[in-house]
Amino acid sequence: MSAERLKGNVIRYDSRTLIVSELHSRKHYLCDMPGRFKKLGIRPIVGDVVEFVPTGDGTGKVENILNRRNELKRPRIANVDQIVLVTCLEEPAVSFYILDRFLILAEYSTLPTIIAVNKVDLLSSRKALLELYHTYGEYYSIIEVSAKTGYNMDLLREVFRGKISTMAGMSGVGKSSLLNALKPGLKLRTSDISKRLDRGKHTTTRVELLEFDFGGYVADTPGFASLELPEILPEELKDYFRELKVHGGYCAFSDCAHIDEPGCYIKELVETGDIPSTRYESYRKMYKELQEKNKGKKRWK
Ligand SMILES: Nc1nc2c(ncn2[C@@H]2O[C@H](COP(=O)(O)OP(=O)(O)OP(=O)(O)O)[C@@H](O)[C@H]2O)c(=O)[nH]1
Ligand SMILES: [Mg+2]
Ligand SMILES: [Zn+2]
Repeated sequence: MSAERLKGNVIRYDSRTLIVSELHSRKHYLCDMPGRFKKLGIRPIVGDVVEFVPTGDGTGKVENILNRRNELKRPRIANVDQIVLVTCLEEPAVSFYILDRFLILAEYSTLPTIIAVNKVDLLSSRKALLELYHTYGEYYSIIEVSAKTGYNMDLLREVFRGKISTMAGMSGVGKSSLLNALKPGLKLRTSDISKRLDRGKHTTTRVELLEFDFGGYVADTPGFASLELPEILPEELKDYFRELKVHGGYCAFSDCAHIDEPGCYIKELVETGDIPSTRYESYRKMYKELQEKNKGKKRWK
């Protein structure tokens, strides 16, 4: 008996279960990994496309893991198309500095990033929103949403449709709530900020891909295991701020770090308000942090 080979996405993989969603039928198969893979230390990760052979009703055996287009490290997910970075302006009021740290990590991953501003139902005026657009709107797509009232859920659905996405954002901004709103019956755990013991703890911890009935997958994760800056040199940081990358070429020195060099065009743009001062302050703060981190690491040339 030879069964037909099928293809699918690994949507869950933990010590006990490997679940593959078949590419066309979207039927779920509980799969086994062949012993020879285990011996070689070959393991799939969530998001992998695998080839498998059905072995019974709803079960299968993985035969091949296809090459990954990309791979996020923490949380480990393969073949991600985009990051949906969730933030909010009240409850909790996420500072632009925190948002900037998320954005640096997102830039480092090289994945397209969309900013979703949740909880707009809590805003009594558009002032804070306008500030956000002014700061990020030129370089990032921003979408205003409310999981509570359902505002702009149709737009958010279009963002997710047909793609593999990962959520990112501080604890309590409403990542799970947004997915619950988009996928009735999902019932992901959400929790009140007031009930959270410490700010660093996320309600959602497991990595798995959720399937939308309109097509597409999403991982409900905090996005990054921590807001620790990537392993880069201070001089490389400017490549991860889009506005610095675009305008940095006009400085007097081609290797200008935009800190205190003469003839710095970036500083001019900050003076005129063309580059938001909060972004520039975030840059300086992170630059200093990377300098500290890299102290003593420099090799003799
Ligand atoms: N007013 C209002 N509250 C919301 C909205 N979306 C979520 N909340 C509330 O915000 C709190 C946190 O929501 P979660 O969905 O658990 O947040 P999360 O981003 O998944 O948090 P972690 O899993 O810890 O990373 C819950 O009490 C939600 O009810 C919204 O649009 N408006
Ligand atoms: Mg959550
Ligand atoms: Zn400069």
